[in-house]
Amino acid sequence: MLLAALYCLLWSFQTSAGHFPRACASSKNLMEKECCPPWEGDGSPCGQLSGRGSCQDINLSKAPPGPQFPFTGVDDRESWPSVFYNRTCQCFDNFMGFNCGNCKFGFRGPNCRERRLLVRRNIFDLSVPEKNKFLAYLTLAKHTTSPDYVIPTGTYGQMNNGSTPMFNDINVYDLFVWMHYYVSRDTLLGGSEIWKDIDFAHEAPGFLPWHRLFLLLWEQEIQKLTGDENFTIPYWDWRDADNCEICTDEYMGGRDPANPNLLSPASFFSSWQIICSRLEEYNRRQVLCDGTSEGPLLRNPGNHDPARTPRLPSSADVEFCLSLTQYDSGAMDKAANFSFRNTLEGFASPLTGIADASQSSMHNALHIFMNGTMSQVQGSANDPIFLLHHAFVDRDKAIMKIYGFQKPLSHL
Ligand SMILES: *[C@@H]1O[C@H](CO)[C@@H](O)[C@H](O)[C@H]1NC(C)=O
Ligand SMILES: *[C@@H]1O[C@H](CO)[C@@H](O)[C@H](O)[C@H]1NC(C)=O
Ligand SMILES: *[C@@H]1O[C@H](CO)[C@@H](O)[C@H](O)[C@H]1NC(C)=O
Ligand SMILES: *[C@@H]1O[C@H](CO)[C@@H](O)[C@H](O)[C@H]1NC(C)=O
Ligand SMILES: *[C@@H]1O[C@H](CO)[C@@H](O)[C@H](O)[C@H]1NC(C)=O
Ligand SMILES: *[C@@H]1O[C@H](CO)[C@@H](O)[C@H](O)[C@H]1NC(C)=O
Ligand SMILES: [Cu+2]
Repeated sequence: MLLAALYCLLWSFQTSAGHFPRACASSKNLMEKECCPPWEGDGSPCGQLSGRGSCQDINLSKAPPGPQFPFTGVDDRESWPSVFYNRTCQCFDNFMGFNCGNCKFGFRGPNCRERRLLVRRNIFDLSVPEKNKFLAYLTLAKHTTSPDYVIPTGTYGQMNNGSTPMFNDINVYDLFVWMHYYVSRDTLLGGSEIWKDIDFAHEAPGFLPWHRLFLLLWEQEIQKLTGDENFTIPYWDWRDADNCEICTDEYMGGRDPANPNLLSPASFFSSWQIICSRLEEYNRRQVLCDGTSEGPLLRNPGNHDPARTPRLPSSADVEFCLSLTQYDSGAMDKAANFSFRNTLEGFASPLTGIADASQSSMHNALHIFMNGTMSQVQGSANDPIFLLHHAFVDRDKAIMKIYGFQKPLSHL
């Protein structure tokens, strides 16, 4: 039905929120605000000698401040990434990445000229060896330190404006957990002050493009880690489900018979440790999540508040979302009515399109239903179900049918 084909996504972007290349984490880079590492292929910055790209000033258009964030100059994520870097690699042709070492999504080959079409599949259509390969990739990612990226453990101010860098190693899986935390975390205003009404990836038009880019980058990192250039994230088609069908030990983990909030000891993920789940503690201490282990994955599917989320989304709900012709509307936040984005995200009724703060439907319904790590925005990507869930939210027809997605989302 919904065709999950990943077309060549012809966006151009320097770097995405939350990516800190290891090669740019020195005080020299931070003081000079330059992140133009050499490409291994020829040793020149941005692969310049091979015509892959060049080091250039970032020119940002000044966005007017919205009512949700009545400040300027208090959050490192404003005018991203210019607080940290104002010169980065601008890649030519189909090259991409912090040193122009990758191909844009949808291309391969030494010059990134060959088109390629990768298809995301229903996890229940994978053969047992294919499914086990996916689980093995997750395990490998969780146990392999990212060679290319590090995470900052302090704000730019806490790093004394770059003169004392604070960065930690992180494994490939947790790098993405951290990115999802970082984009949605609160603003530390200094002292004991916190600004909570901020999120760069949810409750606004950026929800779908941000998560699409997240999944594409996740796939790319797994492809590099495993050498499996054809890897794609499988999805869970949760339409009309009445329980968590993937919550079995063969798939994403069954329930621990001794504790309904934990995963069964026989599952692949019961030994996983989560990170970035303690927002209130970070706020109290005015620190960032530094990737320290914070205990096991929590999940108790179906134990949620049924008044908030009476059921998982139905096929009719999905069809209703697809019938909405405005990508976003009005205030373009979680109060938006008749907004495709707000309804799909789950802040508006999938029966009427009217915003309803008392309900969590569609995308949000799955997070609430899992009743654990998945249910708090900042830590939700710790649970690998996050990937299968968002791969389904991202199924192309949902966006392409109406919006002819080739370029438009990059402008949101
Ligand atoms: C980039 O940052 C450096 C270091 O703060 C500064 O000297 C330079 O003027 C900035 N360049 C632009 C284009 O803003
Ligand atoms: C930014 O603007 C300068 C001056 O107009 C230009 O030379 C440079 O190529 C621009 N950089 C990018 C990444 O477009
Ligand atoms: C960092 O830069 C800001 C803005 O330029 C300045 O107000 C502050 O004093 C600087 N902090 C340090 C530790 O250099
Ligand atoms: C990926 O798929 C392409 C096209 O089907 C195939 O030619 C190639 O051998 C595959 N690569 C791997 C590593 O399996
Ligand atoms: C789990 O559901 C209960 C209500 O059944 C709720 O009180 C609790 O906050 C939920 N836990 C999480 C982590 O969402
Ligand atoms: C959405 O519709 C409801 C019900 O008609 C209305 O009360 C609310 O003000 C509308 N929201 C916006 C942002 O227009
Ligand atoms: Cu999210």
